[in-house]
Amino acid sequence: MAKLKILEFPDPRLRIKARLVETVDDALRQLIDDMFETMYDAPGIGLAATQVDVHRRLLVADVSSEKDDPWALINPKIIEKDGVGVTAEGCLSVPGYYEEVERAEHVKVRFLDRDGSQQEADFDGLLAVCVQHEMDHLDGKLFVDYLSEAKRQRIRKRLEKDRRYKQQETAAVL
Ligand code: GNR
Ligand code: NI
Repeated sequence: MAKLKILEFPDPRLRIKARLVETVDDALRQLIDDMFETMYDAPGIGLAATQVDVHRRLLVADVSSEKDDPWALINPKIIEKDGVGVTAEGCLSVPGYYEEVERAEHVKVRFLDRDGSQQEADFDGLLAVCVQHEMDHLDGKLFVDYLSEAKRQRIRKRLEKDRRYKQQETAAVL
């Protein structure tokens, strides 16, 4: 198991559109395990492969409080959606910010599981929000894209400033 490094906005690699997974093999299952470890450690309720600089259509999620409801979706595709709801979203790639985003309330998703079998599942509540948030990542989209340009720029400037400060700190101890 290994903890992976999470890319942060405005890293241009977060804008890469992920490609379909062609084979579900042990290497992919290892990546899934590493993504779960990274997500639980963060802690977060979801993680897309894009966020760990792997540009394949793969996401993990677990919105349970006991951390006992892990979902790994490979090549996810929304085949039905209905309702709309607004949720305050956060993102491990945009640390420290929570903003309201409108999304479908219920989604039916077709995907491959970690054995490579095709499955369909219905999601609602926070898990539906999370799955849509993660699928956006796979298309290079972030929740800040739903905000005003002014708000997005403010968040970007703040995160760039934080990053420069962290780099200085690291340089000082070397
Ligand atoms: O940990 C996370 N929390 C969260 C809260 C509301 C809506 C979406 C999310 S996903 C986020 C983890 C993350 O960045 N996944 O890409
Ligand atoms: Ni995110």
